[in-house]
Amino acid sequence: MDKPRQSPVAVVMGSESDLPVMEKCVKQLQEFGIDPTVRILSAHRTPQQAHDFAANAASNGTKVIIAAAGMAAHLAGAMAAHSQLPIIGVPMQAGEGPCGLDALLSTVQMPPGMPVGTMAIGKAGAKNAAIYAVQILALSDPDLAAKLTAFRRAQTQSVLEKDRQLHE
Ligand code: RP5
Repeated sequence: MDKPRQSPVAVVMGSESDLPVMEKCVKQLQEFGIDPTVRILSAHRTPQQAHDFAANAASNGTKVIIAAAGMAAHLAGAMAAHSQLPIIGVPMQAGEGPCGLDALLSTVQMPPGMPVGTMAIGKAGAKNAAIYAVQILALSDPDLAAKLTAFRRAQTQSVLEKDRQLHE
């Protein structure tokens, strides 16, 4: 029997403590009709499992990996090291540290040749990671492209409506 294929989008995070923020990402993907594979995997605490996940992701049907971590945030980079799939990094604000700047720099400052597409810190980055993944998939999925167009249109209408209400 064929093994079940994973969702085209995987959302991995370094700790359960990242989940409240990364739920924004999962919810945004679901609004586009994508039910992502969600895993807690750590570059430091579960290095073997993180490696195995990244190394097998493409053959399991994953097309984009979103990786979120805080502090010395090496999860997205570790995914990139073991997979040729596009990796989207989301820096988390964690602990008593410098407001997520530690994770931002750890995620974005990849060496030449090993890119991680890095989003903003926290909830904004979590939401944008989902949209960015959808944009990648929409290149070869006209239905998803149409959903993106509708999403953009609704977003524009929402802002215009708030502007209109200001002047009532
Ligand atoms: C990182 O360390 C995780 O991604 C999390 O953001 C941070 C703190 O983890 P916990 O101590 O809350 O598990 O690896």
